[in-house]
Amino acid sequence: MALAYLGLGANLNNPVSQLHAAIEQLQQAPELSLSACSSLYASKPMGPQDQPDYVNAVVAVATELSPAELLMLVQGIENDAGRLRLRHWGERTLDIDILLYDDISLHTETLSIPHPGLEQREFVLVPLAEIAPGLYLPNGKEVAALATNIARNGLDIIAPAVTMQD
Ligand code: ROI
Repeated sequence: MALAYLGLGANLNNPVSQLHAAIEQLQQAPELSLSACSSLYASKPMGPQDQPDYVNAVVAVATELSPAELLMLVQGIENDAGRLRLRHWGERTLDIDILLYDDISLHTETLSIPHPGLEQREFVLVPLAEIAPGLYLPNGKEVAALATNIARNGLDIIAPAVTMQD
């Protein structure tokens, strides 16, 4: 069984409900077991500033799926959300990124793990450190230290973690 961390982000069409719906779909997926879920955070857009603030969260999932299979599953959830992407680094209804998958490093045309933006994004590091304070990246860096040292750029908890079902 692998443990993977997924980053969720949305800034269109009621982003909080987008994230709730995505987390619910992850909870329902028979191929996954949701093992942790961060608070929901409001974040300033990385990219063009003339777009709405984002809502971000990070979840942990245990799965037997390969990284490529997990990517297909999360892309299916993005598409179900009626995924809209209006421009490069612009507003979107729902993004689900595979941040980490066990301690593997993998780089293909369609998938890079760890997610290449991970260490530069406060809206990924802070929620990740919330649910996995003792975690180290494959390059040996400690997530909690990265999260403490990055500029928060207005990052703010807006809603508690979604209640976990057992
Ligand atoms: N900015 C924030 N704050 N949160 C995101 O999830 C996010 N996702 C993106 C880009 C456009 C890079 N900016 C973002 O894809």
